[in-house]
Amino acid sequence: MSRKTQEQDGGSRGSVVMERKTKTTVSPPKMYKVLLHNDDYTPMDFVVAALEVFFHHSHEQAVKIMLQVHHNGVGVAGVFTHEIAESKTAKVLAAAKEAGFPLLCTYEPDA
Ligand code: TYC
Repeated sequence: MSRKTQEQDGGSRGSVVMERKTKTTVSPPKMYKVLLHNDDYTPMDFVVAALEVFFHHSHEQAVKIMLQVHHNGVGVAGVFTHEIAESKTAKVLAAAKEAGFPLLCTYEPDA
C-alpha cells in the first residue's frame, strides 16, 4: 500500500491505492543425479580416484560407491544443478578418454 501523487492515481487527489506485490519467492533449482556405469575394463582404482577428485568423496565413500556400481551396474556419484552435473560428467568422461578407459558417466533428473 502506498500513497500516490495525483498524476500516478489519475488525479484522484492523493487517495490511498492498493498495489499487488510482485511475487518474490524463488523456487529451488531442478536437481540432477550424476551416474557412473559399470564396465569390465576401467580399473577400480581409476573410478575411486575420479570419485575423490571430481566429487570430493572421502576414500572410504569413494570405494563404497565404486563397489555399488561394480556390483549393481550403476551408482550415484552426486546430485547437482544442471550446470554442475553437466560439467562434472564432462570432466569424468574426458579423464576416462584421456586414460583410455571406457568408463561411462551420465546425468538425469533427480526423482
Ligand atoms: N567393473 C570394473 C572392474 O572390475 C570396475 C568398475 C567399477 C568400472 C565402477 C566402472 O563405474 C565403474 N575393473
